[in-house]
Order: sequence, then structure tokens, then C-alpha cells
Amino acid sequence: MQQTPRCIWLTGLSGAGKSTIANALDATLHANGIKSFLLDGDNVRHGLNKDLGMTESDRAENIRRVGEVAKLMVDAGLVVICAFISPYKRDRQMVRSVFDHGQFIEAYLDTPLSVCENRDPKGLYKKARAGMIKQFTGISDPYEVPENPEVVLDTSKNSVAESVKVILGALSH
Ligand code: GGZ
Repeated sequence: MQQTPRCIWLTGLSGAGKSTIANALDATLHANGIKSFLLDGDNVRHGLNKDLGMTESDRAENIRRVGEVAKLMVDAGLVVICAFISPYKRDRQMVRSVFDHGQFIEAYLDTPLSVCENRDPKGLYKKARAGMIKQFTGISDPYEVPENPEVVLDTSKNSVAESVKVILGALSH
């Protein structure tokens, strides 16, 4: 299978399903012989960006560095999957501007806050509600909904396989 190198940018709340879909997409691309790489908070905030916290300016710098790394990887011929809350429109626009036209696919995980909060896989929402985590996206920090994303997914309605299929469809254009 042939695939033009591109960046798939997954944005949405904590618990929206970004990492789950990103991993499933990565595995599907791999199974089809397409070279891909996944960048997310787990592999980036513990290394390259371990000096950054969750303030608005640190989130901006997190997204900026990830965007630059993703662009280098796309130039090297990879499909790069980025899974970050990326709550600010300005930061997402800035990343988009790093890429050539059509190279950047923004996928908004439009999973309701109530669903994310019920899932609460790491207990972070509970801590945020209790005031133990400050500036928590969706609770005490903003999430600016994307205006014109290439893809919109609601993981409370669609299965992981369905979401992956929708993204693969966007990749094939
Ligand atoms: C939101 C937070 C916060 C705050 C820690 N707000 O769902 P997770 O747990 O596993 O992934 C989230 C991650 C956020 O990192 P990102 O690099 O994606 O954020 S951003 O794009 O805004 O730079 C969440 C956890 O860290 N986490 N504190 N205050 N999520």
C-alpha cells in the first residue's frame, strides 16, 4: 500500500480516546506496510519536553516542538500520528502552518466531557474536581473546539475500528 507522508493531529480532551485511536491507527498502518510514528504525551513529555508543565505558554511550547519534530519526520517519509490535547486554536493553527498544504490532517475527538470524566482512566478528573490538579483541561482550563477540522470523531458513538477507518479515508485523499 502506498501512502503520502502526512501528519495526523488528534486533538481532544483527556480521556477522549486519542491514544487508543492513535495506537490502533499506527498498528493498522504498520500492518499495511506503511511507515508511521506515534508522538504523544507519554513519549514526549517524559523526554524532549520534560521541562514543560501545563500552563498556557508551556502547552504552546509543547505543541510547537512536537509540530517541528513531526514535520522533520514527514519530510523523512513517515506518516506521523500526534495525540495531544492541544486545547488552543492558536497553537493548532501554528502547527498547521509548519506543514505544506494538505500535509496536515486535524482530527477532533468530539467526545463529551461527561463521557471522558466517566472513563477517567487515570483518576485525573477526580483529582481535578477535588482541586488537586490545577489548570485541568475541561474542568479549570479551556478547550477551544476546532472550527474546521478535516475529521470529527465521537468515540462515545463510534468504535475504535470505525474511527480508524474514517481517518484512513481522510489519508487516502
Ligand atoms: C490536562 C493533564 C493535565 C492538565 C496532566 N490538563 O489523558 P492523559 O492525562 O493521559 O494525557 C493528558 C496529558 C496532557 O498532555 P498533552 O501534552 O496532551 O497536553 S497539551 O496538548 O495541552 O500540551 C493528561 C495529563 O497529561 N494531564 N495534567 N492540567 N491534562
